Amino acid sequence: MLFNCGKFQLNLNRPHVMGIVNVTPDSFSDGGKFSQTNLAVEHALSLIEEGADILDIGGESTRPNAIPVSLQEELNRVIPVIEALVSQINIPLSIDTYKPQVMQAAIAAGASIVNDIRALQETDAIDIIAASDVGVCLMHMQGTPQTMQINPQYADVVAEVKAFLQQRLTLCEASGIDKNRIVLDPGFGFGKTRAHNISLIQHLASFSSLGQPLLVGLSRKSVLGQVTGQDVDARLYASVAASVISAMVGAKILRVHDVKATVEALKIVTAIQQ
Ligand code: 7PM
Repeated sequence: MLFNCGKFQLNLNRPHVMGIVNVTPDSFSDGGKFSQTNLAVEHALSLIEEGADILDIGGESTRPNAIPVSLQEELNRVIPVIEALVSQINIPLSIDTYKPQVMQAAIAAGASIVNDIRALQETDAIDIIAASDVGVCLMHMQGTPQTMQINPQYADVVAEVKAFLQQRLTLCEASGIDKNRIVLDPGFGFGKTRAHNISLIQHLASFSSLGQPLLVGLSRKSVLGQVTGQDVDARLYASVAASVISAMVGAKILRVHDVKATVEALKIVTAIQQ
């Protein structure tokens, strides 16, 4: 299973690790743009040393319950990081955004993948991707990040998430985005209760019927805290377990914070799958 993204072609016959790089104001620097950029770049380079196959750069505008970030602020955060990284790395950079203007600028700066929690539903987003050669991740979400966890409801969460992804896939293909540039993501935690998330994990294997590589993001998420009773900073073991389980039932890209632990655990999955 090949994934074409910009100048890269990933062979997804083994699970790949997407390392998360958040570009956000932090407490221990002076808050200046220079240090913010440098901290993110240093973190990105350390994730590559830990074995990341892809880096996902986010300005935090897509996070559940996050304070919305303006277009200009998101650009100020992510573009300098992409510019600093592209010249010195040889793995694909993904931009985590739903804003078409950020997609456009990130692609111009050298991003190879667009990771969109809104599955290219914003005006012009599909056309921007179609006019480029980048890969795209289409994710399912019920509602919006501000309200999605208030009262998520489904008659059949697996069927509804699958139907949404199938519909977005069909529209993207009809708009000129080649099949081998598209990965799909059930969107764990995005308008889903603990029971919904567990159902999706239980039926993850059935998503292969969509015919596209599956990306899974369960790293440190609340469903893992609900099951283990652990706070967000103590969800490493549960996160690694979730990545291993997902890869065993066919997930091809695991979006994680803890790259080294996940890479090592997935080597066992790869050995079994060979
Ligand atoms: C709070 C809750 C902060 C959740 C951050 C998050 C996904 C994603 C995110 C995912 C794809 C996080 C999430 N999750 N993109 N962006 N799939 N494609 O854990 O599951 O980083 S934000």
